[in-house]
Amino acid sequence: MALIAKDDVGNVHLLNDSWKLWYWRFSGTVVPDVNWTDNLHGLCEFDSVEKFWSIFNHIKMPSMLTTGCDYSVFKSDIKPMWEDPSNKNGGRWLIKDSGLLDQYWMDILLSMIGGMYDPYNDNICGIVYNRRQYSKISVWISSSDTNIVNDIGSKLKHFLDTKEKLKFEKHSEFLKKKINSHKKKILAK
Ligand code: MGP
Repeated sequence: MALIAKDDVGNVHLLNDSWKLWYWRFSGTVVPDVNWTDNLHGLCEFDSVEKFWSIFNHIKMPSMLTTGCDYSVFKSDIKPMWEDPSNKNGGRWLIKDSGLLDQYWMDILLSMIGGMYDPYNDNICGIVYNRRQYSKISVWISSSDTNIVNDIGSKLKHFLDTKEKLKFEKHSEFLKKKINSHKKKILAK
């Protein structure tokens, strides 16, 4: 997939946005609802094709992370968490593991930083890879508007060249479900 750079400054090919790589480190003492943010670490930022490759040629592919850890790449002014103003009214397109997640991770990253979601590039917030027993990728967007959600979803399917059904989940609905299941667990005690 080709990268479209906004500008060429000398030998540097600038991207439309600056992006930040984050790492969520699993440690045995994590209590998800209590200290999730303590384990979230911003690693480095990039705003050019050259910086992108200097980072991604040297880090582990996400499937090589320890189970329980995450990678995220978000626009530099957006934190990879539901609470961020750019995320809180949006949601995520979820892609389940079918043995191709490392390839999907790179393909989606390139499509995001290359600005291939026209006219909705501004609605792209970032991408998360959760390394789990059943790993998953999610593409976070800032809107739940049906046209925007569906347009980004069909572009994603096209870039990944997949016939698999992808699922969209609003962050607000996901959080509601989480709270309800928590309440049910408490009532069952
Ligand atoms: P997870 O790491 O995103 O997914 O969320 P996992 O482990 O696959 O589990 P599932 O819930 O998707 O089935 C795990 C837990 O981490 C959540 O239940 C929250 O307690 C916490 N957490 C995750 N995220 C993305 C956030 C966030 O954005 N903000 C806060 N405060 N907690 C979060």
